[in-house]
Amino acid sequence: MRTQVAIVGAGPAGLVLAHLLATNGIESVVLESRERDYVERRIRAGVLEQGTVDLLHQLGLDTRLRREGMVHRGIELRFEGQSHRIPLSDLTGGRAITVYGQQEVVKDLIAARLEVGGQILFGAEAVSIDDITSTRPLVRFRHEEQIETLEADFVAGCDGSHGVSRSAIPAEVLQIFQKDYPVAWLGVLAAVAPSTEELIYAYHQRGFALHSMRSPQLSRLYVQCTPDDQLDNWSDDRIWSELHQRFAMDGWSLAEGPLVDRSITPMRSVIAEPMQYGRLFLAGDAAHIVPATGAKGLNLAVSDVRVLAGALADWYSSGRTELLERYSGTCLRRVWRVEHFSWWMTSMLHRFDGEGPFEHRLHLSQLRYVCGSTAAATSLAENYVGLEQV
Ligand code: FAS
Ligand code: PHB
Repeated sequence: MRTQVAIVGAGPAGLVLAHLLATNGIESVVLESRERDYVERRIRAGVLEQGTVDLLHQLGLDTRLRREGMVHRGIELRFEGQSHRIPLSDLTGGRAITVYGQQEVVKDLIAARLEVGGQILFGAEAVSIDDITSTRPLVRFRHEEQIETLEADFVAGCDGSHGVSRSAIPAEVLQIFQKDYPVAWLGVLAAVAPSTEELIYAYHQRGFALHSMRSPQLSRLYVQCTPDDQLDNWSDDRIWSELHQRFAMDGWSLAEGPLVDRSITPMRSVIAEPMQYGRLFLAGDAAHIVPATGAKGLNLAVSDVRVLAGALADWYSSGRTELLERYSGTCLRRVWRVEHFSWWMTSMLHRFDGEGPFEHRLHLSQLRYVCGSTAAATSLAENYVGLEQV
């Protein structure tokens, strides 16, 4: 097989890239190791930044998003039994977030791609990416028990945190920056109407909790646990008990419902520098991981491929290489800004082992300041809805 851009991975990064390239008349083939129904059922992110929503609109891929997505103009920080609203849109000239499950985005992007004859090969696991310093890089992949090859001008490594593309960059070239936070999130989907209009981030001495949602009938809830925690340690009763205690506020109650999905996700920051080598370009989780507290993972993936698509379009239309050469540096400015914001949100809202009364008072002081100062709240708001310029 042969194409102009070989894309490894059909997550948000790979799929948005395929659409962006197509709008520039650039051909691609997406190789996805899993089957279609698996990637379309995988529960992950839930919050789209303004920039992501705007891009999907520009690409004409937002029909269902506009119908089913929930636009939110504020979030709540809850601590000491009180809720404090951060008016995101008031503080950012009208920018907002949209709550719309990542699996819905993936469904929409796959359907739209296939509808126009876009090439997505499911069950095609890339096993190696070779000759990336040549002008004809090669992806070897396993498909229907056969090893096949896909030749291309460029390879986009969009295969997430467990893919093969990052390891195609020589170890002596690659620098990995990693921080493992001593916390994880137990995430559940509950078949019950959300007990809140807007997301609630709760700081509590028992630990962090987050009330999000996926639809008017489906709540998405997270409770801080330990990185080595197991789902078996968490009965439904224990999950609801912890959520009730951590969200407790006079005059407010949390509705319970059947838990239809549950998983534990460790909180960590990982950044690979550079995000490119030869004709291989990394994008999304293949290049960086952020703790989910800032609701950034998916959005950062989209901002990477926006830069990559622009650089590839420039190369194909004019042969100019400058934007391609600057790809990694351009993306890493936003990556580190988002890493810092996600670290800041995680540090402010979680209780860490070994913390005592002193640290508790520091947490409270910071939360009161963020909720009480327009300047501090604006800083949170502009990072949360997504910075236009970094
Ligand atoms: P993805 O991981 O989404 O996509 C990579 C794709 O590549 C996958 O479909 C995979 O099957 C495929 N692939 C892997 N290896 C391959 C190979 N060798 N060959 C071919 N294909 C291969 N972010 C948030 O903002 N909020 C959240 O609440 C949140 N929760 C998360 C929960 C979990 C369990 C995980 C793992 C991540 C979560 N994230 C969350 C982050 C997540 O949303 C990512 O940031 C987002 O999926 C990034 O998109 P991609 O870079 O496209 O990577
Ligand atoms: C989600 O809805 O899954 C979600 C929302 C906000 C976050 C993380 C996850 O910070």
